Amino acid sequence: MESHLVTLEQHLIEEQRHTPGASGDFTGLITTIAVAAKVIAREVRRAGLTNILGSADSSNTHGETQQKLDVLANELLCRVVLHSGHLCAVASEELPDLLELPPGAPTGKYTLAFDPLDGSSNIDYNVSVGTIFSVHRRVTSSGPGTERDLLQPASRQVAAGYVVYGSSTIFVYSAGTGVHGFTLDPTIGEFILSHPYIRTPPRGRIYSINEGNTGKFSPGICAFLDYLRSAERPGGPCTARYVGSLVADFHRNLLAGGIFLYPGDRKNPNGKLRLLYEAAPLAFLAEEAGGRASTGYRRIAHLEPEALHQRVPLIIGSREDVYEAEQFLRQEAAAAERAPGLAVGGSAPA
Ligand code: P6P
Repeated sequence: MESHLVTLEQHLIEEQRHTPGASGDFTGLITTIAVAAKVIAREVRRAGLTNILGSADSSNTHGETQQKLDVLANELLCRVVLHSGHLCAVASEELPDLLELPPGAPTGKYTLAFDPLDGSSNIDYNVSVGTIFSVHRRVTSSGPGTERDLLQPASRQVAAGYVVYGSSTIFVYSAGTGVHGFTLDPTIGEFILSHPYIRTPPRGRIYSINEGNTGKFSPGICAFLDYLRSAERPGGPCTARYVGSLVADFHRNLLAGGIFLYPGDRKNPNGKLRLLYEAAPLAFLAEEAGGRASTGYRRIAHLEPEALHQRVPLIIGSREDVYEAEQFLRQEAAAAERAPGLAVGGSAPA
């Protein structure tokens, strides 16, 4: 006998019933994102058959070659959310500036920032990819949204979520009352509640980092990695798992426990990942699930974004593991203060 089926829409309506003064706007926004996710999932599944693999012969605001699916996912998400009437402004990893609503489109009280297809360089090799999104309530009073409505600290997010297009398509989101996962049943086209109230184990046995960058890591990061691999570590040594697709690495660690690190280095003290639509939404989810997210020096939740595509170092996952990473970096910073001439590692960024 199948367990009680709860669709994403039923879950949202139930949550709305328990939210005093809820107008249905939030329910409508998340439902709209879920519709886009279903279409993206279909295109990701068919990519090898419909000649939309490979690069789109164009590059995004960061000079990164856009994949055809990147462009398709971005256009699809922009199209569905801009006409939803729930938003006043949109920011996308694929667009240089904020996206204003088309003339005459109804404006809403939320903003949305998203990475439409994160990890897209892996698409041609059938590796999991994902969509990441972050929702804020506007701070300006009316009219078209501005960067002020988007550049708010992660702690003020109304909701955040991601979709991982892997062996199955899973939609994970939180609006501050728990983290919930929904698995797409393609036979009925519905996201079905499969992971209610996700909690991250306080300590994991997995670490995720691109060890190819070891030559650029600070001594504090190198010392922490040695510790993670040592038998002296409480809970025993960790094993390495790195997909190279943030959403896939994050989702595994969220469920199983573990730590993901993309630190800064001498050349790029702020690392590679973007605050607004990667670090901030995943930090919201990680901490809602009992985990922690930090630059290594400051909680992601407290950072005040200064630019749409601002990068930050990201250390995220099981609470105890992230705490310990911060301790190693604090010890490195203290040693550097005591003997500045010997300091070699990455500077303390944001
Ligand atoms: P690297 C994918 O390009 C991405 O933005 C994230 O999904 C992923 O975690 C990271 O970059 C991988 O970066 O330098 O290890 O290839």
